[in-house]
Amino acid sequence: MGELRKYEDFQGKNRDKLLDRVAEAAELFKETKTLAFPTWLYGEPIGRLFKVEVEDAPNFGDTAYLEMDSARTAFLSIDMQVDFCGKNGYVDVMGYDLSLTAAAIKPIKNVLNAVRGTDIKVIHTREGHEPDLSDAPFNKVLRSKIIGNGVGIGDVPANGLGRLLVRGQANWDIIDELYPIPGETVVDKAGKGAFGSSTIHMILKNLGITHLVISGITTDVCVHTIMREANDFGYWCVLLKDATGATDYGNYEAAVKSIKMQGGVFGNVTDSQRFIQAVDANLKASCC
Ligand code: C5J
Repeated sequence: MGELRKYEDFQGKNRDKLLDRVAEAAELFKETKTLAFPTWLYGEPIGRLFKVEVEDAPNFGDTAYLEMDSARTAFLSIDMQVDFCGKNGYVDVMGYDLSLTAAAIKPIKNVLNAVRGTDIKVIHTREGHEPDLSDAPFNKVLRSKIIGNGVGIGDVPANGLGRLLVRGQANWDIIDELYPIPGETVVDKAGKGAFGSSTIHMILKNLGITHLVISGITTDVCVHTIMREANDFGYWCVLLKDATGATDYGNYEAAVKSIKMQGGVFGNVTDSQRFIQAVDANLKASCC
């Protein structure tokens, strides 16, 4: 066993270097309450460094700051499709209260207005399947058919705009209020997550993104899955808690709370106002 693990002798140096950086950053956090942008890891900022206040970090009741490089930050608007917040879409057909998911629309619109024209990248995602459903798991389609009383993924509901969660259908597309503009990226994904069922990871790497500001629906499903995936790959994630919604309010609250556990097990939480304030104060031509 000792022989087999000899490689650890070689790795020790890297581990010590990493732990030194961690100790430095932890010391800085003690003084500044800031999760500072690690230039030793990513290089000097390309855009402007700015800080966003985050809540309940590291403990509930504490306030901290997350520092990011504007040019290495992406604003993610997840699955703001008719199917998840519009009449006769997928969520409506399942019988959920649309006001819970639609609540995210206005805050996301406000954030889009704030970041458009800055060097923060905007990425929209859409959940959906190929028209032949070749990328739709049987169990997913079956469960949707049962909960939808016979109308599931691939079917057209009464007064619907098209086939539920099928690419190219009007109900599958992003709602008009939040529609992407030229220069923004749209990622189509077949799953609840994105890292295993789309090219999002390649896109983020190609854009040089290190920090993700996350919004969209639904909090406990696609938003959480993507945030967890991104967090595992080392992206610094912050959820805008008012710019997201779930099909059940209790699930929304639990999903937001669970991000904050263990000192930020999946990243951090703030809201659209605090993020917009940070953008306006630091990234607007008028600001500096
Ligand atoms: C769901 C999503 N809830 N976008 N999808 O099925 O969260």
